[in-house]
Amino acid sequence: MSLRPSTSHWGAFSAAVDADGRVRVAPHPEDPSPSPLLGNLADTLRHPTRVAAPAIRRGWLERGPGPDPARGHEEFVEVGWDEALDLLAGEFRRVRDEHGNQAIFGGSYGWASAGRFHHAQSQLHRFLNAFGGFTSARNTYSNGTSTVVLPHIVGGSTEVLRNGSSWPTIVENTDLLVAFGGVPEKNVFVTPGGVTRHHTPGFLAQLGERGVEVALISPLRADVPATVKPRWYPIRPATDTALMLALAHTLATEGLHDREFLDRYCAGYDEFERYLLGVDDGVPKDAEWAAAITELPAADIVALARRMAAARTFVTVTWSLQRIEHGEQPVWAGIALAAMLGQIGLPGGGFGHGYGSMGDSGDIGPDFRVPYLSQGVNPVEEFIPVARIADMLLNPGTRYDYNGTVRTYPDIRLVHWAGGNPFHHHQDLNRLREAFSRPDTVVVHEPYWTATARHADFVLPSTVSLEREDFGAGRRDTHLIAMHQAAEPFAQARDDYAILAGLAARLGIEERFTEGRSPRAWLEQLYESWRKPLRDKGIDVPSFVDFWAAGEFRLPSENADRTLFADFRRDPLKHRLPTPSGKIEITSRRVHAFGYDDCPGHPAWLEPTEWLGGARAARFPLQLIANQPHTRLHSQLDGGAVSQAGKVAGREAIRLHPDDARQRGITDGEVVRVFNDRGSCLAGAVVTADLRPGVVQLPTGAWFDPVGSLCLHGNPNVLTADLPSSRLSQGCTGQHVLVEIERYGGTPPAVTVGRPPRIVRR
Ligand SMILES: Nc1nc2c(c(=O)[nH]1)N[C@H]1C(S)=C(S)[C@@H](COP(=O)(O)OP(=O)(O)OC[C@H]3O[C@@H](n4cnc5c(=O)[nH]c(N)nc54)[C@H](O)[C@@H]3O)O[C@H]1N2
Ligand SMILES: Nc1nc2c(c(=O)[nH]1)N[C@H]1C(S)=C(S)[C@@H](COP(=O)(O)OP(=O)(O)OC[C@H]3O[C@@H](n4cnc5c(=O)[nH]c(N)nc54)[C@H](O)[C@@H]3O)O[C@H]1N2
Ligand SMILES: [Mo]
Repeated sequence: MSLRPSTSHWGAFSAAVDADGRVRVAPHPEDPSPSPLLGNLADTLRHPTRVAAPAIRRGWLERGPGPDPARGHEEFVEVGWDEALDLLAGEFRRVRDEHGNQAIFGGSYGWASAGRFHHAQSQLHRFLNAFGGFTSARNTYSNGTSTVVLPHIVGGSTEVLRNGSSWPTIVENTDLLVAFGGVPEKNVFVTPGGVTRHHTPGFLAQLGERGVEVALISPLRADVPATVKPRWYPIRPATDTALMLALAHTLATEGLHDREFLDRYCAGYDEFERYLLGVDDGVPKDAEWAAAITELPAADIVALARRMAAARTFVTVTWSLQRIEHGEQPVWAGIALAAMLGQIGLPGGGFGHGYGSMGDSGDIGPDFRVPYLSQGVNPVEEFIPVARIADMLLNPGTRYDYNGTVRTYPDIRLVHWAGGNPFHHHQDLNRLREAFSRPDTVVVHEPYWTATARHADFVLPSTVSLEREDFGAGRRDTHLIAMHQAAEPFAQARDDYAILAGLAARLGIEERFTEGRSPRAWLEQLYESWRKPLRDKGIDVPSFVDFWAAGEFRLPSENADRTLFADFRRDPLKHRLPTPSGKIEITSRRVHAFGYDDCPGHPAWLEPTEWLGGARAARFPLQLIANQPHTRLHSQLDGGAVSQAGKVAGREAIRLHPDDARQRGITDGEVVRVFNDRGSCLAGAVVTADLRPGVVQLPTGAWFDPVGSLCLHGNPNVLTADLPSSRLSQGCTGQHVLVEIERYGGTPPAVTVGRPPRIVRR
């Protein structure tokens, strides 16, 4: 078979599928740094865990809808598409008539696959809107805390999260990169929607080649690319804010701060300075104070502050730092620190967020809107901050704070998920299992038997992108890629669109949902209506037929010379920020007025529960970093070759320091049990001095394989706390958790998630 063009969240490629379903993959010819994750595609198209036919949980089939602790523990019964969709349509009608549309939760968070038309979440939202609406979810697990706090500080989140300074301005102008969370190369191959030319790995290499000084502030040595020789500050996790405050304190007390910049461009510095100096609480946030919290030497902190003031300094904070309790603080303190240096808006200076978190942060591709499917309008206003899913399901009617408002959790009867894996992404999975027993009905569309599919009542098999036609491009992508079909749909799998169209037909809303179009007709329609205004502007875009035949269209490119807040610096009146003061709010009166003890009006050190300096560490003395996996995207294609090659003793690899291993009699390569009072998991030990003692690292995404409260495979979310970042943002805090580890000894039970669950055929 010939190579067909396609794209994925980790890069564009072409693929040929042989008769056995093995996929041969060639990276896009213009990609300077193709992602290693492409290697997960070869043998997962026909993986044994593909869902072959619609399946219904036996208990639901026999007893009908209702809360059921058996959900997630029972066998499935394979049924035909007509039976599945007829039953489901009946249930949709029942829930709407008895409880109203807001009893349907359709947040459906998740990355699904690249491709603009078959984007699972957009399809589901469009369908649910046509049906009268649903309770939705706001923000992301990625940067849901920043999205809420940034508008209070700089008037919005888009500039910082999407239009940050470009890498070329950094490698050319920055003397000193102070990288909180580092700039991990493993993450930059990924951009939602796709990426054709991976520029960012090249920029990271240039940091080393050009000799930019890098201060790596991270518990993990691997958080900078191998070519960079950083000065490593192995900080105690969750204490970055204390370090930032001490750096700021040194600047303030040594007169190294830029008073003029603070007066002209910032609001509320004086209150912040009072806090730094300890005027009201008697605690100066000086280097000695921070040394006790961060376990970095005070002299190093003072020296770093002086160096920062003397150089063109870029302060970056990875998104991981806000995925913890009080995650607002390192973001806010990072901005305050950069503001005191007075270099915000200057090339190579200032602040950045998400460098080394995502491929498009600092990328030079165009910021170009590509065709997309309209989701319609949701008549239901009810929503939750996305990471509050378990709280909502467990506590209907309960009140909670969110960004200055008090909200009430709705009573959810039907959960519909397409394109996400909450039993990967959510915290405290044993609690989530309980939460998932509460609704009347859970519907999941999945190509694979993920843990989420296993916790559903209706499992509807969907196609993967190689089995359908689409087009795709990511943020700052250089190409729109025509995604040609490369294989027939597996077994009875259908496109999410076709599944929902079938349901829509049974609910009398087919015309509204499909507008009478086939997928190909939709692609043509979306493309042509995108092309027309561009052509009117004189941009030469080929017709759909020509685009499809060529397999791609190179998007008009943009200037690589981008510095965050350069306009604001040039003219702070004309380009005033949309904050109440029009300036950068180092102190926010609005946030202060909310009166939250866990997010006061200016950056502050607030002790979390999951940290090595707190009481809980006496019981669970190791800080586990649950970061993004370098061998896959989240939980996707965990059965793929690259992901499997990273496993140790058949489990996810956990990295720990030789001292910690020795104390516990753990040797490299053996199975360990990682535990706390929420649950436990097995993992394969990798002993390495590349992390700080007391810190262990177990990435997310090993497919959850529960036996009681134990996960056999090594999913860290069986351990994490389901706590919000704060009452302000209610964001995800999955990055950190305190644990203890012991040798497993004996022969551990085999991992079972590589096979489908128990299914009976009728
Ligand atoms: N402890 C801890 N937890 C975390 C994080 C952390 O740092 N620590 N990080 C969080 C972050 S940043 C994120 S973004 C989340 C990610 O969480 P998710 O986005 O939920 O994770 P994915 O594994 O990408 O799940 C996507 C699912 O969609 C399915 N899929 C793919 N294509 C299609 C399709 O066409 N149709 C349908 N119906 N399904 C499809 C895939 O098989 C997969 O199961 O995890 C979060 N969880
Ligand atoms: N290969 C791959 N790339 C990905 C993804 C993936 O699943 N796989 N997921 C993508 C997604 S959805 C997102 S949102 C981004 C996430 O981007 P991030 O959230 O930034 O990524 P992480 O790898 O979770 O964390 C980055 C680093 O922060 C460091 N860190 C953790 N805690 C602390 C701390 O307390 N202090 C300091 N100083 N450092 C700390 C860790 O050592 C970690 O390696 O990644 C994207 N890129
Ligand atoms: Mo994310």
